[in-house]
Amino acid sequence: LELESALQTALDNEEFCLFLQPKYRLDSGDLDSFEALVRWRHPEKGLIMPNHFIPQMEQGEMIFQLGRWVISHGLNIIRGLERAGLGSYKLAVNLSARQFCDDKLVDHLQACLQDMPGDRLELEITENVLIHNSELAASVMKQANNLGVTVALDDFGTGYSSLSYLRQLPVDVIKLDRSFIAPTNESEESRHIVTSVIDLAHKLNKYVVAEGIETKEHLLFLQEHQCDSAQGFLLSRPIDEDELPDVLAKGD
Ligand code: G
Ligand code: G
Ligand code: MN
Ligand code: NA
Repeated sequence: LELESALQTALDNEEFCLFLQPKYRLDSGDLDSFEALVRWRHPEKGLIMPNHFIPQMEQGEMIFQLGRWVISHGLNIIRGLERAGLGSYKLAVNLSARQFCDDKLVDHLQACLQDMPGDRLELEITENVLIHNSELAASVMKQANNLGVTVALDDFGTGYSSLSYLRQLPVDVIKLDRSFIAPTNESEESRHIVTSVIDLAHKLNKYVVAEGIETKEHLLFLQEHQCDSAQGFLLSRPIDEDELPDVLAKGD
């Protein structure tokens, strides 16, 4: 209960902030997109990670308010970078199954994207979004698509029914879970899974992002197998929004 009221205060006082993790295109090497990762900048305790407050917020209504804040604040950051001449980037936002069914979500997307092309925003959802309420989820996805907003299946391969979702839903991007990337050096099985998913995704006209790139070997392997984009600690850690302009100004 104490945490709950502290979290409501945090929302009202805008104590949340975003860390942005770059995604790089593997053909050109360009940074073209950032994933927004929320943190709570607690006035006394410092930076608190999402696994310490998202589950609590998921119990009630606060998670909806947080989700809408991440979208509007994240897009404001993207606008700020563009105005400062630091580049035009896409923003990817994580939405839980419940957040994706927020009945104010689509109106909020539309409002936030008044002065920006819809395809500057991507929604990262996990496979369990569809277990929750698959008809509603499919309808939200279509409405998002109509605004130009793209949808990525996060942690791809770790849930169940992944393949039927690919067939049924207007998903644009597959994010290959890092548990498949990590063992590619040692395990031929993992290499087969990764290359087959890339191949399948491309045959279905989908874009593939690999997450959890931690070694040069991972990067080379994915480049060699035509993965579209990559993200991971080797390339960049998530960057504090306050430090982002400086990091970009200094260049790669
Ligand atoms: O860096 P990291 O510890 O941020 O993230 C841990 C987990 O929290 C990841 O699974 C990530 O998807 C999730 N997460 C980070 N930011 C958000 C957010 O804004 N909304 C939701 N629903 N999950 C988030
Ligand atoms: O569930 P989701 O894929 O949204 O998770 C994002 C989480 O992954 C964040 O906690 C982020 O800090 C973490 N992350 C990003 N890159 C790497 C990486 O290369 N290795 C590991 N272990 N975690 C990563
Ligand atoms: Mn994600
Ligand atoms: Na993921």
